Amino acid sequence: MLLRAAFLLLLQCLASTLGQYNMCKSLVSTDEGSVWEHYACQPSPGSMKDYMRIKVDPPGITCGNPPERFCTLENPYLCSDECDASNPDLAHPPQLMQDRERNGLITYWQTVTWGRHPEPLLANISMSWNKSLELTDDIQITFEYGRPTIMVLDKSMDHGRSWQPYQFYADDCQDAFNMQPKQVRDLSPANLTRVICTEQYSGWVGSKNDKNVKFEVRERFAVFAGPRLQNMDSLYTRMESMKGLRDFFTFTNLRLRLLRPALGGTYVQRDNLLKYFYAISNIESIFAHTQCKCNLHASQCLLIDGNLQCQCEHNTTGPDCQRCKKGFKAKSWKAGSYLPPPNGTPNTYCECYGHSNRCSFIDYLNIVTCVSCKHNTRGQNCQHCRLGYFRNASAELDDENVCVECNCNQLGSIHDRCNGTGFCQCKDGATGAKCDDCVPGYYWKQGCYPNVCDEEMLLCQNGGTCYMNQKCICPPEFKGVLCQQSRCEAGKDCNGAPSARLSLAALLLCALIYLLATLAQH
Ligand SMILES: *[C@@H]1O[C@H](CO)[C@@H](O)[C@H](O)[C@H]1NC(C)=O
Ligand SMILES: *[C@@H]1O[C@H](CO)[C@@H](O)[C@H](O)[C@H]1NC(C)=O
Ligand SMILES: *[C@@H]1O[C@H](CO)[C@@H](O)[C@H](O)[C@H]1NC(C)=O
Ligand SMILES: *[C@@H]1O[C@H](CO)[C@@H](O)[C@H](O)[C@H]1NC(C)=O
Ligand SMILES: *[C@@H]1O[C@H](CO)[C@@H](O)[C@H](O)[C@H]1NC(C)=O
Ligand SMILES: *[C@@H]1O[C@H](CO)[C@@H](O)[C@H](O)[C@H]1NC(C)=O
Ligand SMILES: [Ca+2]
Repeated sequence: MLLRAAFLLLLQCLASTLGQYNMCKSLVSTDEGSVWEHYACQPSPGSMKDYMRIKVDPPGITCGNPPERFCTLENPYLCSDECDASNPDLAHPPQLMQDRERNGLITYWQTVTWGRHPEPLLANISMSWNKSLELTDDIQITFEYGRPTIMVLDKSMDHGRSWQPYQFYADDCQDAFNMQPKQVRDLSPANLTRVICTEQYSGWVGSKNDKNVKFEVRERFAVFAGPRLQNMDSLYTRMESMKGLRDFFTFTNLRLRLLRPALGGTYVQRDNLLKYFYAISNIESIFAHTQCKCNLHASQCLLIDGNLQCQCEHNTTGPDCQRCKKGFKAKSWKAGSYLPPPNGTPNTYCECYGHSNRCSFIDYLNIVTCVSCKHNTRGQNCQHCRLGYFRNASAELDDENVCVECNCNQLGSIHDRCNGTGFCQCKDGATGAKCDDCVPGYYWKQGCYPNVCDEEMLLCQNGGTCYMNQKCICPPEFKGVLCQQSRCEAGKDCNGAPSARLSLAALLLCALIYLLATLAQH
């Protein structure tokens, strides 16, 4: 009794932790009146077997047509049990795998016995929901009269078009699948989504308590959330950032491939094949926890015309809320996010504005950040432009061309960065948005330099002409920066080199003229 109460408490507690995201919005009052604040939302988990469509292959595998006797591994010589499809009390049809048992009466689907040994006794059980679902708890399959010694659980994410193994089960993994036996507790955060072969659920123990085969979801969650799943935020954060993690728990179909029944020993007893068969009484997630995949955009998932459908919010639509509603396509569609806790956001918290499709969780900063921002963007959300680029203010942040190259003139600018409107920082004398022009009084020659001569203050003298503000072209008998100096000054040899003294005087004169000119200009 106490155990049952504790069990129910655990169930409730679990429901509240796992069903944390079941609100889509709340009315909050602000200065501008009441507004809706939107959150991530998720329908409450439900029973996975209620809407399951089940199909068994091959068609004749269910026992009772024609009626057949069988015995059990516990009572191998008391073969008085009967399976008869035409008698409701003795029939074992597939729907008994998903019924609600009452009054402690166990009901089960059962196959024909292994009369055709050594041909293998094979059966497939396909389960479909016509809806993407997410596991939030262990799948448990209950076998009566012993668990299979070889079995595979497969899943499909595309309504049965393609399949992949989910977990292998065997009493000898090496022998059956050529795989090393593993347990979920051997998995680390890095290889949590590895498909393993386990020997945990295939042995014959002969005890009634070992009827169950599990696909362990809680134990996988625990790798991130801690042993009692107390740290769900950590798990949710990983769900956002770790590639393939959410997909691992997502499916539209499941399939059990039963490859060899319980043997009750090492060998098949060929003289008593009536004790070998499969019998399944229940397929369920342990605490009835499976949820519709609605991409965190719905708080309800309802059965409509026989199909589960998310009741999409946040202006999304589609069976899994995987599209924007007509007329709401201005922003690209995104799944809702578990982050930030406790309510999440209707769209991805780590918005990368379409410049990256990968986020990563940085443990020591406790943040999620975009990885490898493209289109010359950078920042936690790819919301900034890389150095050397500036934000085009008239483009949306998710525009591929939102960051425009600064294009600063290398010779005219101090560095290749620019301000928010694309203006570069110019060296002395340079100007223009890209620093590819000179201010008045400067000329361009691989950068800006002060004019040597011009038509106003720095006139070339003695008939000299100013060449592109760079130098005076002097008549033969004159020299100097402004042609101010006669080559025949001071009675010296006009054709020879000027004396050092005179040369110095000329230089001083030039400097003086230049100084005066510069002063006059300012
Ligand atoms: C079970 O499904 C697998 C995969 O589609 C198929 O190869 C196999 O033949 C099926 N087995 C039976 C008994 O239908
Ligand atoms: C599956 O569900 C969709 C709606 O979500 C419906 O249109 C379709 O007919 C369903 N398919 C089957 C086989 O029920
Ligand atoms: C997962 O990784 C752990 C540690 O890195 C390793 O010990 C373990 O064998 C791996 N499991 C599988 C199934 O590869
Ligand atoms: C959905 O659209 C309506 C109408 O434009 C708007 O008021 C509301 O905020 C939108 N919801 C979200 C979550 O964007
Ligand atoms: C800025 O974006 C607008 C709108 O996309 C575009 O028309 C314009 O050409 C862009 N400007 C630059 C400098 O790229
Ligand atoms: C960039 O620099 C130019 C020129 O100095 C200035 O006019 C403009 O306002 C600046 N823009 C920003 C965003 O700082
Ligand atoms: Ca049952």
